[in-house]
Amino acid sequence: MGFFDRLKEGLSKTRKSFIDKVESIFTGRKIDEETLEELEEILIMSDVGTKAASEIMSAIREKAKKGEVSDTDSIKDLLKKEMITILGDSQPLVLSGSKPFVILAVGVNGVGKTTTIGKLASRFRTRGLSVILAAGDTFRAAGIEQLEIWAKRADTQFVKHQKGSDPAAVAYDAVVAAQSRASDVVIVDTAGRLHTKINLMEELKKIKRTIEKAMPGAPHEILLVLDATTGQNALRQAELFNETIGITGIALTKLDGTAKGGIIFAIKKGLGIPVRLIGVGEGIDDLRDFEPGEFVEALFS
Ligand SMILES: Nc1nc2c(ncn2[C@@H]2O[C@H](COP(=O)(O)OP(=O)(O)O)[C@@H](O)[C@H]2O)c(=O)[nH]1
Ligand SMILES: [Mg+2]
Repeated sequence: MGFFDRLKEGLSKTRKSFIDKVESIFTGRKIDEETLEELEEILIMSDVGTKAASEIMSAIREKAKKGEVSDTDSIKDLLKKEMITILGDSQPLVLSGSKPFVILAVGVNGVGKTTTIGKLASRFRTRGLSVILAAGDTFRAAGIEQLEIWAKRADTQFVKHQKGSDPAAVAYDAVVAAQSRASDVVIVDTAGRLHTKINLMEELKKIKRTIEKAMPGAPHEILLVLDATTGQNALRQAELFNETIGITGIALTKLDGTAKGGIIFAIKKGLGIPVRLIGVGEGIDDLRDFEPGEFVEALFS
């Protein structure tokens, strides 16, 4: 299967619930205030969020008034265009010259941090870059082991301490090791247990400070991993993490597992933090740069 087809398949739940419904609204019916209101409801049901939905709808209403949308196809074309406009330009993760380029991955438990790190590391390795993964989820032995399995799978180097040790020290060692080995990339995994929210945020701040001590200017990317299936909760998590440690990019995972892929529009409208990567499956190749045009195209085709 090609890249585009895999993306399409990954977005099939959202496509089914969203596009199929859009089509059914207008089948055999006029484009009028009643059908347009139903369309707006579908947007909101898909977690697009009220801001993005009303922006899309006002553009469609305006064209409808002028008689420029006459059938389902023209509505779909217009939707597509407005959705691409809202998502803006792609802002992929770019390794900006720094060597090593240090990525700190954060997010609550279960969102897909470790998996995303593994997939990302594999991409870097495919490009011939040398990578060190740092096992900063020291809270559970399984957290360390899971990253080690990914390190083997992606063929990267791996830095770990014992279970229960200070994650900041692991991050520090990984950055120092990368400097002395002239590695290209360091990715630091972290724990995400939210029942001790204050402790978690303090721990993340300390990890960030310690990385900065090992290498001024680092971490170069603080990547927040969000689970698309959690809907509006993901937005609240983003606000919380952004307030405390400052997020520079988002990886949105599990888009394949939800009919509410519209959350990506709410993130764009509500947060002003670029979505850099999307996860559309559990496999090593199921992580992609987020390209708005391609994303919307896959949703509609
Ligand atoms: N379907 C699907 N599952 C994913 C994706 N990303 C991660 N997962 C799964 O989500 C679960 C939790 O992932 P993990 O990386 O351990 O989360 P962490 O606690 O944030 O480190 C695992 O079963 C992963 O395989 C994705 O894009 N799609
Ligand atoms: Mg993990």
